[in-house]
Amino acid sequence: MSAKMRLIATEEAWSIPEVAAQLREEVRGPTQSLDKLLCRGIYDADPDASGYGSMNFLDGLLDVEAKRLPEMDALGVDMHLLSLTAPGVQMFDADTATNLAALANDKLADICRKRPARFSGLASFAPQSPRRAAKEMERAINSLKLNGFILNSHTHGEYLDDPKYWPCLEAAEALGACIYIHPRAASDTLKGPLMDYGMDSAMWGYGVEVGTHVVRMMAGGVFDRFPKLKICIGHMGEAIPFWIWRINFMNSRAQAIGRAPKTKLSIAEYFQQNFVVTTSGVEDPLALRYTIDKIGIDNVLWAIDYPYQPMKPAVDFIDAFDCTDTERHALCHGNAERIFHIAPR
Ligand code: 1WB
Ligand code: MN
Repeated sequence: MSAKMRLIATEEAWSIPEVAAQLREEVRGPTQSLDKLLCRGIYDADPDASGYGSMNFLDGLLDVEAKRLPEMDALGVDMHLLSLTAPGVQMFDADTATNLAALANDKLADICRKRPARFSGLASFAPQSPRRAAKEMERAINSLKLNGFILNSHTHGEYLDDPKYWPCLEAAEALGACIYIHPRAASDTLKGPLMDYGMDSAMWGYGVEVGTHVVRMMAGGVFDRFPKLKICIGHMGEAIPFWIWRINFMNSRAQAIGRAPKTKLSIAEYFQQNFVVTTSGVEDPLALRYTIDKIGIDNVLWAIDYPYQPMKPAVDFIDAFDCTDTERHALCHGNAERIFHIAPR
């Protein structure tokens, strides 16, 4: 490929010491919460808790300039679209979450202002307090000039189809800003069989959690209320593009027999109208080709998932992917510029 192709990576995790310290606090004591068990390994340096301690993710999350930037330089990655890593502020009480989201957004805006060619950012918000969240969302876009929003799936076991969260959806739609629904470990009501064999996180549980979340939103009619709302999901669409025919068929059956509310559009139409997907953590050319052909080249964005995925293989993957020049521009930067309002170069 051309060495000059602009490369914007769109699911790049980052954190701040204040959120890390709060997570460390939060995960102390006996727990069966999948997220707490997972975070204990990452934030409490307790390798016995989840085995994650040995991965040193925290160093990568807290760093922007020391290692991340030089590695981006070496690999020709122009920009990371940064987002506060899972579970974000969503495990905290409403006040703590609201305050930490604002602090994270301030710090993220500082990074983006300092290096506008290299970093852009998705703002956090605290759905625990939807009206305050909507205000912070407005501040994040209009004052801080951030590029969209990150939501780490459920909040205390609840999903965005619940009308209590709709002030957040209304704000995002009105601001023309996309919400990236990123995984976190499954809620307590969903987690049972996901607790063994390392299935709780990226191997399987994350996709089940986010897939469930967005199918709830589509089947619940959320997009009749917010037709212009854009949702981004990672991991090649969390399997939904592959499964869409069946979800669509069975939802129309559920509607016909009174098991689901009537909606204006079909699930397949909502997925086309309201969603974009990224390639994060799925470096499989066949899956990427299928996804492009299925949902359209305008709806697929390249991502790494740093530091949870190493940078180089993700770059090698997109470099080697067999596609047209037009497709490559869309995947590597054009779609990211359009969806996340990043100035073209
Ligand atoms: C993993 C990935 C773990 C992510 C995480 O813990 C997050 C993993 C917070 O690869 O196991 C992520 O954000 O993609
Ligand atoms: Mn991720």
